Amino acid sequence: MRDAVTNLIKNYDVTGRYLDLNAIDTLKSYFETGTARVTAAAVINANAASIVKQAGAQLFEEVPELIRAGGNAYTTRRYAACLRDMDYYLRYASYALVAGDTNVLDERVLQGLRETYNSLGVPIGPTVRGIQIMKDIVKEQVAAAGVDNAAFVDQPFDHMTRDLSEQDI
Ligand SMILES: CCC1=C(C)/C(=C/C2=NC(=C\c3[nH]c(/C=C4\NC(=O)[C@H](C)[C@H]4CC)c(C)c3CCC(=O)O)/C(CCC(=O)O)=C2C)NC1=O
Repeated sequence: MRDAVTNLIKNYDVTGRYLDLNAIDTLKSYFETGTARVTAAAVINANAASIVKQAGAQLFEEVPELIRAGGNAYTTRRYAACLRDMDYYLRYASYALVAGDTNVLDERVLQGLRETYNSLGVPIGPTVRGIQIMKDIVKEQVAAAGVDNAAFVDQPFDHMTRDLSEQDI
């Protein structure tokens, strides 16, 4: 698992370079957004259950077939599995926000996920939508917590949806 700093150091170490101006700029921007990242993690931690619940409700309102007979989230067991997955995405997004790097998502969440979903018939499109709904809720709450530019919140959520949406060649 890597964060923004260890990732940068690794890249420079590979080629035996000192940290140049580009590296310093990257580090500066990471540390400048540090407080905001920590605030975002705190906001997610304090509201995780309600964020998942609200996002799930909105998703099932937008795509009601999911919870009708024959839908992938139909039956209590699968409904619960769906919300549990949403909770995984939210929790790992909070880790990635603090790390300033999406590597934790690649290693812990995304590896083999599409194959698992395909074999269980879990539809990718609505999953992507669920992740995007959580992103919007989190962004709103982070802004409400006084963070001026909450755009950095997009990164882990967009990374997960991009990876999930990729087509096999
Ligand atoms: C931390 C990393 C991690 C992830 C991401 C993860 C996902 C994950 N989701 C699963 C199932 C599932 N995932 C869903 C999710 C949904 N169905 C829908 O219609 C919606 C679109 C969506 C919710 C938004 C459902 C319903 C199942 C159960 C499918 C089944 O057993 O038939 C499974 C199969 C095993 C199980 O049921 O637990 C895995 C591995 N597991 C992990 O350890």
